[in-house]
Amino acid sequence: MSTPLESWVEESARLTKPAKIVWCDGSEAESERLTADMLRDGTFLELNQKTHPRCYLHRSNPNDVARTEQLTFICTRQKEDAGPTNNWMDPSEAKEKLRPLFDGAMKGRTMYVVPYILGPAKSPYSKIGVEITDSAYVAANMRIMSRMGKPALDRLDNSADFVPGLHSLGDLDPSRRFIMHFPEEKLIWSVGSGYGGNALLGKKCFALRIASWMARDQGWMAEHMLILGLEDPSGKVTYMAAAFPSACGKTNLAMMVSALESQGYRVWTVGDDIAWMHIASDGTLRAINPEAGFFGVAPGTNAKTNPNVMTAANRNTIFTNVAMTHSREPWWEGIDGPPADGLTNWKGEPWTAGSGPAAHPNARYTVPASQSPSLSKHWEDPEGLPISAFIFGGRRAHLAPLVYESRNWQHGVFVGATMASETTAAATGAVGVCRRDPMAMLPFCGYNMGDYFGHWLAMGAKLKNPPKIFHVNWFRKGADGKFLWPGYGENVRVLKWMLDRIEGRAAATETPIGNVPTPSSLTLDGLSISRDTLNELLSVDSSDWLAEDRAVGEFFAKFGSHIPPAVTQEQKALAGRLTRATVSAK
Ligand code: OXD
Ligand code: MN
Repeated sequence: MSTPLESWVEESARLTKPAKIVWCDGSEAESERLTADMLRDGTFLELNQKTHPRCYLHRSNPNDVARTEQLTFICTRQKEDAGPTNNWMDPSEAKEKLRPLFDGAMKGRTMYVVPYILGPAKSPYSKIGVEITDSAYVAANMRIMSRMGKPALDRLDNSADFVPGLHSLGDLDPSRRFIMHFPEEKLIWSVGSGYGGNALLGKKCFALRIASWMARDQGWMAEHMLILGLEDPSGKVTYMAAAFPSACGKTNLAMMVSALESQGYRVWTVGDDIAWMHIASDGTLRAINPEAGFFGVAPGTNAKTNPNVMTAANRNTIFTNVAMTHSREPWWEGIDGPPADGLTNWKGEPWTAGSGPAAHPNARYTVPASQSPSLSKHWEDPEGLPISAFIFGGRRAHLAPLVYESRNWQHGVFVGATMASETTAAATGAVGVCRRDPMAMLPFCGYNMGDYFGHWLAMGAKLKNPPKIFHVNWFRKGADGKFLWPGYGENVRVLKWMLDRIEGRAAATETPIGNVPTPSSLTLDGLSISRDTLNELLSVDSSDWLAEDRAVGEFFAKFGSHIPPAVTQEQKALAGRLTRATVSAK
């Protein structure tokens, strides 16, 4: 008798017709075999093994370098269950469309069966997925990004309790590329792309889209959030989870070297992209990181912006679409030091100044979390870590102050629901356009986002002490177009203010949008920032916010009856507070 997993593998093999099937065990020996195969067929290029032992470069097809949101679908029986912010397709139609694309897709290729655990191997909150893929690069990335192989099979045993994900590179033609989610069956089909977020099915597809659906049904949360611990001078660590849209600095914040280290404030990394959170029996919200590695954006990373990842990514790391120096070291825009002579760009061509970026703007490193010097020693605690604050944020050149605190949980949910950010290179499409991205989940929520806001409200009602909810904006610019706040390690000053608010120590000014720090409540010693710049960073312009609130109202209207009344009430209450403030300022 076949196990449910064996039956699904057999069925998938009948459809895709691979030349051979390899069950991945996650061992060193297997990793060496995969690497040797990829070096032989050109999937991997060897980087300088003296300076970067076991580091390899992968150059993807130039038409396949980012998530393709327009080709990503939530396939539910009722269109309304996917909601207005997702692409929708009927499940039978989606399967009908994709079956011919999978039919024979693995002819002459190897099918890798990749079992994996999302979350610490012993955590009751972890879940199992199995990805079938014809990409050795995907299998190698999954080995870093999850607990892959034998531990997953051991935990699964003969059970059917896993999320299957079928992936084939197909012919990489974007007109035959689809990333399909069937949340009602907990199934993923992805064809035509080898890019991380489209092809590493444990990441966005399972840990966010399918998991958010499961979380709504089962009373927990799957969020696009980093998890960090802020240690104070007494050694006490307070955990915070933060949601920013893709490529807005989650990894850098989670791995930050604190500018206040000499005062005893340190940041510990628990996760950099995804948080799964459950209500524990004591009523606290406990977070685990379902992942085991960092799939971070390389350009802009250097010894100042993220020293910890620079240390972590010099061994056992897969680089995708970075440039390479003549001594075969990885290189990207913003790395320490200018481009050396003899640079090869991400497409493998000789690079010359003026010939465009040498690394693709969405070039990535895949690095094991265990290699980061900032990794919390509690990062695999099976029960998860207690979350005391949520932080929402985005790139807003104007409007949003450096930081503000929401008035209460319901208002905080409204703040998250109204997040907006200028788009980045992490997804295909125009860069720098402001779009609404509630809780940074717009591309990742597996169901109707109106209902998702309702789920947030319901979770708050069940928590004994709901985490405080803050909003930050590291990206505010002055009239000269320059950033007002230095960011990176200095962001700890904002985290410290949050901690002081949690502990009832820091002062704040009440504004219509929430509580903003008084200038003296921020710890700014050692930082040269003028009083005018600080005032500009913390300012709240009521008439600009009124225009924002009107835009929010239009956004909410899209969700029709799915938008919770409490959220629209918050929108109206904000308009009232802003109008009163505008009138009294006249
Ligand atoms: C990611 C993303 O890769 O959000 O984490 O695009
Ligand atoms: Mn992400």
